[in-house]
Amino acid sequence: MELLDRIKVSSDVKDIKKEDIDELCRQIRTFLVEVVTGNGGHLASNLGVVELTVALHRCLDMEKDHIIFDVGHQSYVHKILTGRKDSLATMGSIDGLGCFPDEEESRYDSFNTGHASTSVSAALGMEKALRMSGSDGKVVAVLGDGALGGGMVYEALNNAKDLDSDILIILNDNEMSISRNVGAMSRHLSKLKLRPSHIDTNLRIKHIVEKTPGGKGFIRLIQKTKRALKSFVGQKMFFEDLDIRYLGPVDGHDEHQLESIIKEALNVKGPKLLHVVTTKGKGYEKAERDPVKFHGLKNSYSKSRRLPENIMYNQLFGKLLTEMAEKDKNIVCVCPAMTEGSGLSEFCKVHKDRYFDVGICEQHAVTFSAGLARDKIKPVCVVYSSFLQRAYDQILHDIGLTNKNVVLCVDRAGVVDAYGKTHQGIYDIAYLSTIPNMRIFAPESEEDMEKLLYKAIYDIEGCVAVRYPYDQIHNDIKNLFVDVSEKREISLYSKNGDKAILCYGRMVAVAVEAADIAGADVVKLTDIYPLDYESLYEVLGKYKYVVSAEDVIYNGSVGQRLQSWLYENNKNDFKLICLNIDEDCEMKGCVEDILEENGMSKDAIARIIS
Ligand SMILES: Cc1ncc(C[n+]2csc(CCOP(=O)(O)OP(=O)(O)O)c2C)c(N)n1
Repeated sequence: MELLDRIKVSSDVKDIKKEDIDELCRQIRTFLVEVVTGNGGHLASNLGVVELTVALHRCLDMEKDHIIFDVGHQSYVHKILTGRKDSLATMGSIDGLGCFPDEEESRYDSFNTGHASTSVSAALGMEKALRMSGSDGKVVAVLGDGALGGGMVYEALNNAKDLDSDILIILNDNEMSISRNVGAMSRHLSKLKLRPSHIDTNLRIKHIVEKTPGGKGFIRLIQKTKRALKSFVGQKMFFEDLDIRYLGPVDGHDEHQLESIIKEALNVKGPKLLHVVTTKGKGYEKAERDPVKFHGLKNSYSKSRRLPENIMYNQLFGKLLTEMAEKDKNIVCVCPAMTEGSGLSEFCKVHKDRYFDVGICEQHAVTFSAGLARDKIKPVCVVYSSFLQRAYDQILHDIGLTNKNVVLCVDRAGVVDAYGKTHQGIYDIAYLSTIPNMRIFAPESEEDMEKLLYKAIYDIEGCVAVRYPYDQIHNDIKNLFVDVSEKREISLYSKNGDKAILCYGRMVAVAVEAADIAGADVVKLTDIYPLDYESLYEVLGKYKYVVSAEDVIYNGSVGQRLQSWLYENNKNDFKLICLNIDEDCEMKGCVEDILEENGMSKDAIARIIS
């Protein structure tokens, strides 16, 4: 890897001879495959942007220019080129690199990302700030065709010309989101790819003519004529109609061509979009053949124990919903671009006409579900906890206020392995518990999942959220608990202790281990909002100490609400200590690392309760 080893800082890429660039790209790919297949992380998306990232680093001055990677899962090549090659293998570990761009990790990471479709807005803002401070730095947003489906992108495109912006948007079109991309825009891109490249007409001529006297007027004339001609022959060009100059499509694996086009494009005034066509997984046959599988590989730093006899929550959820939909034709499933991750591959095959992958559009997914719920249809809308955050107002305005019969299945609830702050499901109880009429369930066992899903779909008139972690269900503890309330809302693992751990979901398994060490009882909840305080008090009132252990933030948590209720009702028979995730926590490493960091490992809980 002689060429790659020469690159210590971004500007070193510019010193690589033109004829050696293809070899450099080959070395980057070999390195990526070696590290990511061994360590985990996003492979296919990064293999697809090797030439593009090299070209950007050769065209830009990273001391003053900015690249914003949308989602940021494809920023590994950028990390490699900005002095982080030797620590790439630490990605996702507690002391290692983050899996996404991180302003604190490197000054070359211009903007933190993790959630899709934010790059164009951020680029516009950053460019405006640069101009206001007198800098002529350039701003480039790298946006995938999947992320292009997200609504925020259109809000930004709509605003770009009015902001007098010069940003360059690079549209990395590999026809894939995590699964195959969906939607009308994706079809529009396919049509654009059938047409001859717009580089020569749009850019080269413009560049030459702009330099000749009177050339600008000539360009305006060409543009006017082109527009008239286009509408005459009925060929509509979406981006150009929004006053975004469209360039492309170009081969995203030809670094030399990319470099010369990007250089020219950066000199064109006004907002512009360069349509780059790439192959997800490029250069690694297994990933090219199965880009869905190689989108994200399991992080090797994860310490979660996985036993073959135990099923993952999301897999069980998908299996149960598929079976329920078999019997009830009114059940439909809405999912924003996370079919495989949400355990819905089977549902999507078996109930094709009742499965709606709406693209990376959480807000639309929620309001679309609210629309479906009006007439006897039973929508189950499945969204990861951290991505559901952006649909807060849709949940409140379109579901909560009118108490629509929508079941929100909130996957990746609680702490999440390796992906850092942006992907933690630690806020959902806080935000969902402010929604009028909302109920929140937290299944812990297979039996809970089945009963609660059934209850959510059939027994509750109104909105319900069923939240579960990305974890296995621990079958070994299911027989320990005895119901202590008629409605199965509260159950108890008793060791006849005078102290108890109050918990739900993932934390039940941890609490059982802690209780075994400390000789404490475990009180498990499944209905976590609203709380039945009186029943809960009846169970907890006999203890001296109660520790609530929840892998969510304190605000809105069961512990916080119970503490307020006890205070307001002058009940002080037992001392309640709340263990939660500290919002200032770095959230680095795996689930166990994060729990440990927040004093919620089994040993830490046992120490506190002893
Ligand atoms: C708001 C939001 N929803 C879902 C995701 C999960 N997610 C991560 S990458 C990805 C696919 C992105 O596709 P694209 O932008 O085309 O990039 P590619 O991986 O194809 O390069 C999705 C859905 C996310 N990061 N943010």
